[in-house]
Amino acid sequence: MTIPDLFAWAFQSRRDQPALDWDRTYTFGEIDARAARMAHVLRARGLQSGDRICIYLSNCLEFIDLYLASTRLGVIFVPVNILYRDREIRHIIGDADPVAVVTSEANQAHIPSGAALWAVEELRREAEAAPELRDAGVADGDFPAAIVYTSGTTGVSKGAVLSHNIFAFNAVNLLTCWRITASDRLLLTLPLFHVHGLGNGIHCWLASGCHLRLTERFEQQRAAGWMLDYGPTVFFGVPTMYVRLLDTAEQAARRIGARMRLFVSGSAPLSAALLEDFRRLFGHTILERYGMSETLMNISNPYAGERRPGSVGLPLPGVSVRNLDPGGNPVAAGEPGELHLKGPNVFSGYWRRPDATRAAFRDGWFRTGDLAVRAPDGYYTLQGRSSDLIISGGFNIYPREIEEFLAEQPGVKEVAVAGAPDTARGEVPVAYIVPCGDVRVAELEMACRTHLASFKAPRSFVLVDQLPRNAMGKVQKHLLPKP
Ligand code: MCA
Repeated sequence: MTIPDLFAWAFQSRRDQPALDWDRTYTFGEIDARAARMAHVLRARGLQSGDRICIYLSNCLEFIDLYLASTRLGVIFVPVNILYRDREIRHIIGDADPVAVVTSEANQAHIPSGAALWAVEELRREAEAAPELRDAGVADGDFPAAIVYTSGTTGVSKGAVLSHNIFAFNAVNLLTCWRITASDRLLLTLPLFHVHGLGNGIHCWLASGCHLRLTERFEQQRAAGWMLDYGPTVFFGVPTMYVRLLDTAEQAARRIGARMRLFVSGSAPLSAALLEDFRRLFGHTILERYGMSETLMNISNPYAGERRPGSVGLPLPGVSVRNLDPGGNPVAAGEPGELHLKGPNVFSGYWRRPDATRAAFRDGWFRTGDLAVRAPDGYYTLQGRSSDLIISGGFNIYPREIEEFLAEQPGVKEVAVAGAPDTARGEVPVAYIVPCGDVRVAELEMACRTHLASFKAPRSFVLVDQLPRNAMGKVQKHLLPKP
């Protein structure tokens, strides 16, 4: 099924119903018409089915217009994290080879020269005056809808190619398993450039025909106020957001909890302590689930039944899960193994990277790189990762990328980056530097903040005489001193 077909019900039978609160309330009919006019603009600017378009925007109405228009035209949507800076953006543009990069005038300076830039303000003006394009029609559900870049273990990110079917399957699964219907009210503060906000948020909204309130981003000072004012029944968040919400006054938390039906958490591990603190304050047990950009949602605690602290729950319908030891043999219940996944939710591969794609699969199963234990009753608990990925505030960070960047800086002889625990963000990156000559930490920090996404900038820099290495020369990160 294509994404436009999945959304057709909401756009056809709920035309006059309120759909979205942004600067004002928009009906489904208005959202549909905006998308049709944006589709005309993109077509008039020459975009064809199979072309890529990069979107470097924070959450806004045009983000939605562009996504819907692209999926209707068969244009492949490539969202770029708005916190990315020159290196990260240059890599994605070079790899995805888009016809254009859409950004706001305020953010144009971050786009490396040479890329074709389309200002979102101009697209908005053109779309206001454009006729509606209605006969676009994308080929079929196997066609790519989006390429989502995931931080790569090789130091550069790879584009996971996600088809229309994958998004549709994921949305249908979540609607059923989490009981999302047209009478829900969804508060979405997650960024739309990741699959959590886009694949779960936008798709559950338009597949169910429920009501959405979208904000530009999550803001700790305002989040509880939004909830009190809007009265959401569903909230999707990362653990950092739930940590921030613990500051809510007791009475307000109770009022929010009374109207809420479901809090979902994902993108990073939710601790049992946070689950319990949140339950005490809001009167809700957060539903934790597990997903990846390459697969969307895989495993989820049940809507009814036990939401087990520390566990991500049971495989979603259609998703096959196996747990293997390093030799490729299935492990017994209670034993840790690497999670492998198969199902209609699994991507076909990385954009133009046959080698990386081959390495990501084993006998047709996707290797997640995550270690897990399966309880005798089928609940999965994630144990850690076989790679040294750091997750900070729900954003993935591969230390190798920061290490490569820092190694290029003057005064740095050797460098290792590791995650340090952080109460609010889960983990934060810390850099260990073996200096040569005169190294200035303030300058290193400034270089990271200028050229990398803010969440990748190490929170501290530790100068060391040498890095602990094993006989093979590999850095033993667990032996690094605590920052
Ligand atoms: C964070 N920052 C942002 C944003 N988010 N800036 C602009 N727009 C944003 N959306 C920057 C800030 O500039 C700041 O940088 C730093 O991040 C922390 O911001 P702060 O205000 O202190 O926020 P916080 O209270 O720490 O909360 C951060 C956050 C953010 C709002 C929870 O981390 C976030 O939105 N996380 C969601 C990530 C996500 O959607 N992941 C899904 C990946 P500075 O330090 O310079 O001040 S998809 C996925 O993982 C899979 C598939 C899955 O299963 O879902």
